[in-house]
Amino acid sequence: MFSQWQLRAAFARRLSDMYGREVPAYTTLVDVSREVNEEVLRARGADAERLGSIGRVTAERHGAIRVGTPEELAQVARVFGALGMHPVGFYDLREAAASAIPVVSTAFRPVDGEELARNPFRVFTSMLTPADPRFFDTELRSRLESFLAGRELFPPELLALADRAEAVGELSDTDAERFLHLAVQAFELSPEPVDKAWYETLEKVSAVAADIGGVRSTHINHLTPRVLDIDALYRRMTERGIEMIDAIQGPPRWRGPDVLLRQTSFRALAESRAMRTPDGEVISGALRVRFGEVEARGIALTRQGRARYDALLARVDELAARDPQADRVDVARALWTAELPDTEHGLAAQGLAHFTYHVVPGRPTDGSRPPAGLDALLDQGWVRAEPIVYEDFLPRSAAGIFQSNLSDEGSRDNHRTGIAYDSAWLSGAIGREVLDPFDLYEEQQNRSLSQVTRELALDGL
Ligand code: OOG
Ligand code: NI
Repeated sequence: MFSQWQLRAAFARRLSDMYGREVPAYTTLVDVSREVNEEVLRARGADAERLGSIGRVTAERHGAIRVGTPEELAQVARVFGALGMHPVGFYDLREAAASAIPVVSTAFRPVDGEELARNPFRVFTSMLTPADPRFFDTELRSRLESFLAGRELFPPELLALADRAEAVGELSDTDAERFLHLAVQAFELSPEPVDKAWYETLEKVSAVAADIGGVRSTHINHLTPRVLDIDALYRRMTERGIEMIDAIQGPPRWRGPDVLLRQTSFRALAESRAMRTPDGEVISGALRVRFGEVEARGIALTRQGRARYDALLARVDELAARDPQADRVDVARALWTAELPDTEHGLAAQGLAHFTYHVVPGRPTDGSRPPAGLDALLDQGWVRAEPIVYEDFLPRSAAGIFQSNLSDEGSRDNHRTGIAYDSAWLSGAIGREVLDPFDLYEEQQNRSLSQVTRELALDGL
């Protein structure tokens, strides 16, 4: 039998093997990440594993896929539901960058601590927004919607197996094999010729729109290993002659703890794709869509910590605009150093980051009672704090990563008003609650505090 987490781990592994065959540069990225991780582990010892065991970090991947309609997204949710992955977070990419990115997104991932420790595989999943008049006029919208309505991304057999796995919590070996085969196949690049004129029509709006709505299937867009030193990785990939995007997205490297998420990617490579011309001829063409990304994960911030991060980002934008000669990274680092506590303890004390709290074994046995308050418990060694890893994504960084396959800005008519989408809309569209990541971290932290309260027989914390 295959339990849900075993299905998830097997799916992640097979998807990674498949993507390595399709995009060999991804394999280079995985190799260099492993090299860097081994070096960091040698240099920093146990400290390198503060945000996850080396076993977890080495196996850790996230993928990205893009679909066209709420119905397709609902089907994706069933496939990932089978793997114990739930929709978490709502990301609106439509305004997050100068380029036109007509999508809204969520991420499917395991939510409880034990499941994350077994295998934290997650997939950033974007849905096209044909109804947004800033990108698509009425005529293009209706052509696009009827094109999307006429395609099938996931065969009924796959969906039936997925529903069974989710309902029962496991699949027999034979069913698991069939499910994994069909699931990986659904994300392979299709050899079916691309309708050249249609693809190019959508490309004028956005390369992302063409990648989603210009073909009759979906595919994995990138897979992302986790690395312990993303600056070292960036340098090493560049030395190997691989063209990286301009910058590492997310927080700057600084002297304080790693927080949230830092990401970078190599530019999408030309892949040969069959194309059908308007007169019916099949020619060989090339499209630049798929790329490789890498990420370093840090501590999850609280709502308050995140508001601070967003405000700092805005300040960096402002300062960089005022002084175009300045290096953005230096500006960011200086600001962070001035504005944020640079220790885990400081982040915890100001309520900026999430931790789980644990009673330290072997505490005083002379009968003395524990002091009141979390600070004193920490100071006097009764309790220790372990950082909670950030398991989610960042909209602004995601928009930066989308740029890996955009060579021009596409078109967005900012004189029109867009339509509103939010987390509640997405929940309704897929018939499953889109979870709030902040709530999840807070619950995890609160559970650990209740445990401490019980173990030390305190009145409360
Ligand atoms: C998704 C880009 C966002 C991330 O890690 O932030 C993303 C895409 O290109 O489809 O994957
Ligand atoms: Ni990604």
